[in-house]
Amino acid sequence: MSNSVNVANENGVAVVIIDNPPVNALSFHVREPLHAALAALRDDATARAIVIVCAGRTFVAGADITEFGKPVQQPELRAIVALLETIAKPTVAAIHGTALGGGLELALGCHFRVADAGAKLGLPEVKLGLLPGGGGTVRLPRLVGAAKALGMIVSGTPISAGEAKAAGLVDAVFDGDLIAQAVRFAGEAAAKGGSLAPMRERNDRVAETDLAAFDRQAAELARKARGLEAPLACAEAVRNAITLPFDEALAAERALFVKLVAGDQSRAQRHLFFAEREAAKIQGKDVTRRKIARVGIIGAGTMGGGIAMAFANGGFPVTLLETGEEALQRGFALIEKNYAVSVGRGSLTEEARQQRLGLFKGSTDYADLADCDLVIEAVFEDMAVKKVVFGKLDAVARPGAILATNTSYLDVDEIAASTSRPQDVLGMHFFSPANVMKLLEIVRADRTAPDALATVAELARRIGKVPVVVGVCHGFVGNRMLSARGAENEFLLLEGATPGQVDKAFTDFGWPMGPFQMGDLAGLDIGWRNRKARGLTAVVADTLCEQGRFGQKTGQGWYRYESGSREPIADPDVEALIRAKAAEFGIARREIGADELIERTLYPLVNEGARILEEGIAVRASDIDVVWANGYGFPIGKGGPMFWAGLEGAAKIVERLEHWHRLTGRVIFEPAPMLRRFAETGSWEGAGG
Ligand code: 3H9
Repeated sequence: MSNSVNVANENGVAVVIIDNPPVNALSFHVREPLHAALAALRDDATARAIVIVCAGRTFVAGADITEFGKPVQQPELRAIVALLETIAKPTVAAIHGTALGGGLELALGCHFRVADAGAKLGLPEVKLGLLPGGGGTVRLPRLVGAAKALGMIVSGTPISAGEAKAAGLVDAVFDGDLIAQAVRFAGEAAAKGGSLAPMRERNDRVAETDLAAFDRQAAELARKARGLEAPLACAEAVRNAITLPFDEALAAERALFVKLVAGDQSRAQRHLFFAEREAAKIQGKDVTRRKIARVGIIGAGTMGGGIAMAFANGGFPVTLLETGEEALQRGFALIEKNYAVSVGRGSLTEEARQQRLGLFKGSTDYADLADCDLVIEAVFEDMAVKKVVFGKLDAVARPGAILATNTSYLDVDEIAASTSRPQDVLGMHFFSPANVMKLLEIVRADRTAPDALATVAELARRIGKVPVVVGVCHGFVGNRMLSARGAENEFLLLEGATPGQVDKAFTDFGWPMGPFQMGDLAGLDIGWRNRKARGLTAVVADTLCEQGRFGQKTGQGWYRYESGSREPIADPDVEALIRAKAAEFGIARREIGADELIERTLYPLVNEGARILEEGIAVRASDIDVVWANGYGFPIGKGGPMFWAGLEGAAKIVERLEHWHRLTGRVIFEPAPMLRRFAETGSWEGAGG
């Protein structure tokens, strides 16, 4: 047949094998021979049933995302599924690995689906700013019911084979030789005979939908969509599947897909999909990775405990080190509490909890780190303290062990230089809570060995993190840009804005929360301590801290909080303080519009990103986007700050930065040469070191 699609005959059952590494995406060169093979088999009397399987590590993981935005080449997936539905003999999709997006839609065109016990099935298109465009929104509800389908399609989260069986999505789950069992299953179905109803005739599940309950569920999901179009389109399409005739619902799904795929949000989310994978690729692909079997964590505070959990969740044995028994027990108590919450919530089984807790070993003796292959220091953010820790570590760690610091700001070169083995030292900057947040900034110090870097990047993906390699500078990529984003905050308040207005401009933009809400959540004392250490001041924020207003944890910060609530309430005392400070400095307050709020916060964010690129602290503009989308809540529908700069118009950004620079003289507004170049060429290419 072709390299991508082959057909074998097993005892009168045709086995169609899709072979398109790495993930069997439905590229044009698969669709064409697949359509031809199915058309031939439909009329082939020697085949009494058809099984569709995939070679390699997974069933079809979806449409080929690289083809989006290009002219569509026929046959489309929809045509293949439509063809499948005209076949009168049993058709069976045999699923291993993942059946995702177009892959699951292909399977939905079959009469039956059987799955390997370890398989996962889902429609993750929403994560690419899309909805399933191959009939998934219309066919899935017919198998699993509208409520379940809506949940799966709007979340994009795949379900296990077991859950799929319980929901009616798959007909059988097999252990062992999937193809042999699928062939037997198909043969038996053929032997049974009788008519096989295609999905378009299976209306029972949708007919029983409680439409009012469905609409309530959809409204709740829409509330959480935060400006993203795709989740709303997904809900609309599933509703169509219930309320419209089959073909009309399919046509409506198609129209929604065509609109989304051409839109900026999907472009942005597809950019992030590839950017994340690109960021994980680091130079020195060919270097041999070091073996990491046991991980040591120094410091069992919130950060150290979270990092330890991240590794235990990934199946790694962890040695947790503290200065004393009491601190160690406190650390373990926190870890146990976190796991108990997960069990209570139903996101972790009791068995998995036991298993993970069994991976921990506690110690107060550095000598116990001698068998660790990677040790991560997560102690107090102070250079002198870190150097003492690395000195002790250097004395006990085995040769070749990777020694990492979780510092958020400090100079990793200086830390590395305090050891006898700087080639083994790097930064692993986790984000809090470290067991939840996906981003990991891997800090490459001057003398970090390429194999140490490559090992950690690969390891990061194994524990479900999104790694980005960054260079050494104060705050690395994320926190350095965060400082630039917040540099105008106090000025904006003094000149006339309120914390609520600034935060609203941010949430309207699509951020989960604004900078003042975020400050209250993180604790205002952290920034205060940092400022004091660096001899800096912030007139309003410092005064709040002097008043003991540290944010949510003290019930007061930029906002007030009712006891036990996280809902920010505007506080007249804070507004009075701002007015008083403005008067003290002789600043006349005025109305500040949302546009200005964005210009003075997000344009400097982009500008600092350009400088970071220029200095080679980040290697690619898209790495910066990955940092901001995964670590700081930059709206994914805008693709990260550097992608958004293109959407917003770099020339406009430069022009407005110049304006603010002229007016204030402040350096954060001085357009970076790299940004000017981007404005001229439309490309960030040629950046970095
Ligand atoms: C869709 O189906 C739309 C339809 O409803 C309608 C159509 C009309 N296309 O992630 P990995 C590449 S939308 C092209 O590192 P893993 C990926 O870039 C699609 N390329 O592996 C990488 O390339 P490289 C719905 C793809 O084992 C390589 O494969 N489906 C695609 O960690 C390995 O990927 C999805 O959204 C693709 N669809 O994870 C699923 N998928 O090596 C998207 C992957 O050059 N895919 N690549 O960097 C995934 O979630 C993961 O790749 C998967 C494997 C879980 C499958």
